This record gives sequence, structure tokens and C-alpha cells, in this order.
Amino acid sequence: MKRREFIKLSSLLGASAAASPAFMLGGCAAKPLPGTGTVSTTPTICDMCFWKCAGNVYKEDGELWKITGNPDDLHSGGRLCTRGTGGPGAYLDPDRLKQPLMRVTIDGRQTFRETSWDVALDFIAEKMKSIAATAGPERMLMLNHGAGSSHFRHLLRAYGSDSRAEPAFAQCRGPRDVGFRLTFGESANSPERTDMANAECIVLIGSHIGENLHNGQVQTLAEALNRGVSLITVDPRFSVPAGKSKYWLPIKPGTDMALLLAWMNVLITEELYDKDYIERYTTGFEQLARHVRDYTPEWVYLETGIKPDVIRQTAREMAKAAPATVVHPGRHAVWYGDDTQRSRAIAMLNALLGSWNRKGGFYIPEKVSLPNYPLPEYPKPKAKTADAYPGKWPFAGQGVTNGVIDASFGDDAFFKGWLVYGTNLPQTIPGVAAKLEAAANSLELLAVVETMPSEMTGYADVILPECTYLERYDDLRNSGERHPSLALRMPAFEPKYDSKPGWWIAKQLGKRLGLDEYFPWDDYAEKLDWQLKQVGSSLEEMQKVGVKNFPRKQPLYMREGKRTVFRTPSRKIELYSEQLADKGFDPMPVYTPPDPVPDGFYRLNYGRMPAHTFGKTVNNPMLFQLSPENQVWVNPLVASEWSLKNGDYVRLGGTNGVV
Ligand SMILES: Nc1nc2c(c(=O)[nH]1)N[C@H]1C(S)=C(S)[C@@H](COP(=O)(O)OP(=O)(O)OC[C@H]3O[C@@H](n4cnc5c(=O)[nH]c(N)nc54)[C@H](O)[C@@H]3O)O[C@H]1N2
Ligand SMILES: Nc1nc2c(c(=O)[nH]1)N[C@H]1C(S)=C(S)[C@@H](COP(=O)(O)OP(=O)(O)OC[C@H]3O[C@@H](n4cnc5c(=O)[nH]c(N)nc54)[C@H](O)[C@@H]3O)O[C@H]1N2
Ligand code: SF4
Ligand SMILES: [Mo]
Repeated sequence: MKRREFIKLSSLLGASAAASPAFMLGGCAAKPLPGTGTVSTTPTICDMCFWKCAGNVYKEDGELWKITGNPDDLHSGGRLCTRGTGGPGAYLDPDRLKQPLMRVTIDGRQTFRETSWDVALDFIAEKMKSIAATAGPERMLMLNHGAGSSHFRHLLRAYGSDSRAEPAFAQCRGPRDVGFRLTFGESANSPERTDMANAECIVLIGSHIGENLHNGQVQTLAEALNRGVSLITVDPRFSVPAGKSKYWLPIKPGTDMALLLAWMNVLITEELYDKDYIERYTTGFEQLARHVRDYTPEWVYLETGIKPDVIRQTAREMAKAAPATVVHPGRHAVWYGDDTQRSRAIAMLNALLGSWNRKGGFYIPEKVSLPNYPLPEYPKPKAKTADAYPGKWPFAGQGVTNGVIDASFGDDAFFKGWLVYGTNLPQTIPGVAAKLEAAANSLELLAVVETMPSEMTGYADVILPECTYLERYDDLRNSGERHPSLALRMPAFEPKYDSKPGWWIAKQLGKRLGLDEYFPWDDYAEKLDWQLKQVGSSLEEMQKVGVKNFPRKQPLYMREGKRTVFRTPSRKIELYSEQLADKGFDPMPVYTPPDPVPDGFYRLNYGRMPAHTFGKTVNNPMLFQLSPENQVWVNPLVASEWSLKNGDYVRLGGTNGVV
């Protein structure tokens, strides 16, 4: 018999159809006009995606009315996007997890049964103790996404494990961060350190800002367009930004590397690159010039479908505005397998334009220096995450999801237990089903902290229902940005049902593991207040203002003409990468054509839907109403071949058999 059968939770809990907006109609019907009752506001940080916009929750006569942006928040421009405005749906969703659930076997069949917090937490703590005693604490892995995971990272580090991975790195921005770090010694950061606010030319490569609704960026791009910025968009699809571009380059999917190399070829052969910057700050220019010589626009046209004169014109357009030209690093950079090298080529193109750390290119981000709450030191783990897959991905700065999953099943499995927080692996790691089945069959503990029934909860031993972001404190927002600021998430409501905040769950587990000294607060508010007082604020102040902006201490750009040291081994921007060569990788980005599409198939490109965040908002009644279904865009020639009209239903089948 299987250790863990997959259990579909919706069938047990009788989850209502997402389409039902009953609570909205019922909630409003008996009331006077909105805004005429007694109104109060509470600050929050939006959790509908991971961009962390600060907002205010409006209550009218104690009931949730609406959430709007916090006008003082420079990060979000004082506004929320569609999804952020739909935040009430997350709180009011009738299908939320309500009570801890334990896997039990009844009449030979596995199912979930409601249980108490004590039983659920005791179970997890006992298993964690046994894993620590028999295999070592570092064999306990956290898989996570989202701001609330900091409480569980703290718990695991206190317990002795720093093993951790997330699809938001290995399936998202990981290759980009590695590519930029190898070149400049620093990553492109989140939020991205692009100075689009001052750019005269912006290049988007498969970055569909406008559908990708990362709020601050969308507003900055819109303002840049109002100023008359020259926008160049490379996307096989006529995306939102493509429609607003001076140049739209509908490239053949997967051939971007060739275009990037051709652009560098033009900049070098026409001597349009920033010679002074290259001479002062970079190494490996000669090798680069040699490397890109053969990637002529004429040759690259055959690969990409982008005409040679368009390649030349767009390269000149970038050079004309440089250094106020930003070639956007993108965010979801995992495409065709050459991703780190493609991201490196983007970094190198920016270097030729002299845009890194220069006005209109990339700025230098800064955070508030916020002291940590005084706590005992963490024990030093005996193993790192990467020890689970020795020799693989030597430059990844974080755990690699694929690697840790492969190390979680079989007789010699490295990991013995998983704590999963806010990540839905079956949907976000391609082709992972069989491996998850195997891991579920092999692990000694599989605990999931969630707000909703998800595909991931189907594999759990124990499901812990976290309350939503509107019902809890989390850590202060303190991101490296143009304007340093702190922002507060605090409860606007008591947790609904028997759900609990993450900080409380972590503390309770800590207590059971004998780690009390790491959790000295009775309420997380105490910890936040202490931290805020160290920087001249207080919880009381933040509860009123929500966001506090601090002055910058360092300049926004590097000092022109001065010596600048980069955090690479050579202390320079590395156009030729000794680091890559040392580990047996191409020191220069090489173009490899993507695998051809088999006969009878088409290439499926995908991206973001404005009104949803992955699968995590599909059940949100407000957002579901706005956007109930996925839509597929079909190339007009293909559509006419199949006699398809707008609004027709199609069924897509993959080469892997998935329909
Ligand atoms: N198929 C496919 N896979 C992808 C991508 C893709 O486009 N398509 N994109 C990749 C990218 S860019 C990224 S960043 C990753 C994202 O991948 P994931 O991090 O796995 O993101 P989601 O699928 O949104 O899963 C988030 C889960 O967190 C739960 N959740 C929401 N709020 C809370 C909360 O407050 N507390 C807790 N405990 N749980 C909460 C949600 O119910 C949901 O199940 O996926 C990557 N993988
Ligand atoms: N509304 C909304 N916004 C979001 C999110 C969300 O879930 N919903 N998720 C956030 C997250 S975690 C991330 S990582 C970002 C991701 O946002 P982006 O970094 O902008 O990346 P993708 O969503 O992968 O972008 C897909 C675009 O690339 C194009 N494309 C596909 N193949 C190719 C190719 O071979 N070459 C080129 N040049 N283009 C190609 C597609 O047509 C599409 O327009 O979005 C963030 N913003
Ligand atoms: S971009 Fe939208 S969903 Fe994401 S944090 Fe900001 S308002 Fe919320
Ligand atoms: Mo992402």
C-alpha cells in the first residue's frame, strides 16, 4: 500500500464552485450606500502576488469594504492592481482551509480528518525530532514562496536546517540572477533595479509588462511611454507592450540568444558601444568582439526571422539613448534551457551600452538598515541544500527545486521530511507528478501550511490552515529599492475559522521542539515594535501610516569617471567569464537553435493573465468573476487552417500526452 495516496480535498470538503459570488451579494444587500457607515482603515501589504504593494484595508461598521493602495507607498505608486483590489475575495472565500487536517486510514482507504492544533503540531514536532535524531536536522527541507515563509525559515534554522528551495527561484528568476551576478557581481534584484523612470530607450525581451502586472513597473512603463520613451519589444506574440512599441520584433520562439549576439555584433562593428565604460570597468572585451563576429544580422535573420535592417536600426536606437537605455533582465527567465547564458547575454549587452549603475539604465538599490531582534545564534548546519545534488548548478545562489525533489525519494534519499509553505509544486514544476508520488511514498514527514486546498495539500500528512494576509502580522517589508522604506502588514480582522497566523504556528512548533528561546515574543507585534524603535519609529506609528520612507544614504548611481569596484573575482564587469570556464561551461554565450516542433504540433508560449496570479487566485470569487477561463491566442494562419473563430473552444494536446 502507498504511504500517501493523493487525496483530492475539494471532494471531501464539498468545496463550492468558484463562480459563486453569493457572499458579495449577501454582504452588501442590507447595507446603506458604501462609505456612509463608520469607516476605519488598517495598513496591509498585499499578498495577492509577491510584489508587496502597501495598501489600506477599509472597514465599514467593522465589515470588510475594500482595499486600496497606500498613497505614501512609492513602491506601488499608491495603487493596487486588479488582483490586489481582489484581496477581499481571499479573505471571504468560503472554500478556505478551516481546521487542521490529518491523514488517516479508514477501512483501508486514506482520507483527511479534522483535528485540533495540539494533535497536528505534536505530530509534526515528533517527526521532526525523530528526523533530527536519526538523520540530522538538515535532512528536513523547506519548500516555500511568499513573505510569510520567513517565520518557518526562522524555525528551521533554529532547529538546525538551512535546507530550502522554491520554484520562484529555479523555475523563475534564478537563471537571470545567476547570469547577472556572473557578469556584474550582483543580481538584477527584486524589485528589478531598472531605472525605467529615467530611461530614453527600453528593451523588453519576453517581458510582457502590462499583462505581467507587477504594479510599480507597469506604472513606470506607462509614464515612460507618456514621455515618449523609445520602446523595443521582442515577443513572438503581439503583447500589451508590443502594441505600444516603436519596434515590435516578433521573434521565432527560443532564438533570442542569436538576436542578442547580433545586437552586440552591430554595436561593436559600428563602434557604437560605450568605449570609456568598457575600458574602465570591464574585462574580456577582445574575446567578446571575436566571439560575436560571425553572428551577423544576415546570419541571425535566418534563425530569428528578424530582418537585418531591423536588427541594425534597433541596435542604433539603443546606442543613441545609451547609457539611458535599459535592456530589461525579465523576471520569469526559465525558457529553453540556455537561460543562464541568455540572461548573461542580456547583462553583457547592457554592459556594452554602459547602462549598469548609470542613470536611465540600472540604479543602485538601497534598504533601510533594520536591526534583527536579538536572539541566540542559529546552530551551524552540517550540510547545505546543495549537498543534496553534489556538483550540479554550482552558481545557483539558492536551493534548486528540481534537485531537492530528486533527492527526496528512493533508498538513499537525502531529505527525510518536507515543510511546504505557500507553494503548489504539482502545478509549478513541469512534469513533476511521478516524482512527487515517489517523494510522498518515501518521506517520513510531509507537512503543508496553506490557506486553500491545493494540489499540494493532496500529498500531505498534516495540513495546517494559515489565516490570510488580512488577518496577521508578518515581517516588515524592507526591500532594496530606489527609495528605502518600511511597510507594515497587520491584522485587519481576527483569523476566520480555526486558522492561525504563520508566526504563531512557527512559535508553537518551536516550543514543542525545545526552541523556546528563539521565540521570546507572546505576540509578533512585540518583535516588530522592537525593530521599529531601533530606527526611530514604532509599531504605533506604523499602525497609523503603514509605510515610512527613509532618506537614501548612498548615491543612486555610480560616480561618473571614478574608480568602481564590482563584486566579481576580477573586480570588473566580466564579459569573458573565467568562473564559467573553470567549471566547464561556455565562458561566452553560444547560440543553440531550439529543438524543432514535431509535425502536427505548434509551439505553446505562455505568460501571465492580468487578473490572476498562477493558480493561486482561480478560486478567488472576485477575480474568477473577472476572468473565469484561460484563453489561447492562435496564429492567424493556423486559425484559418483549422477554421477557428474568436471565442471557439479548443483542446490542446502536448507531445508528452498531456491534454
Ligand atoms: N506551469 C507553470 N509553472 C510555473 C510558472 C508558470 O508560468 N507555469 N511560473 C514559474 C514562476 S515565475 C514562479 S514565481 C513559480 C510560482 O510557483 P508557486 O510559488 O508554487 O506559486 P503558486 O502556484 O501561486 O502557489 C502558491 C500557493 O500558496 C498558497 N497561498 C496563498 N496565500 C497564502 C498564504 O498567505 N499562506 C500560505 N501558507 N499559503 C498561501 C496558494 O493557495 C497556492 O497554493 O512557478 C513557476 N512555475
Ligand atoms: N497578472 C500577473 N502578473 C504577474 C504574475 C502573475 O501570476 N499574474 N506573476 C509574477 C511573476 S512571479 C513573474 S516571474 C512575472 C513574469 O513575467 P515576465 O517576466 O514578463 O515573463 P513571462 O510571463 O514568462 O512572459 C511571457 C512573455 O514572453 C513571450 N515569449 C514566449 N516565448 C518567447 C521567446 O522565445 N522569446 C521571446 N522574446 N518572448 C517569448 C510570451 O509571448 C509572453 O508575452 O510576472 C509577475 N507578474
Ligand atoms: S502587483 Fe498587484 S497583486 Fe501584486 S502585490 Fe501589488 S497590488 Fe498586490
Ligand atoms: Mo516568478
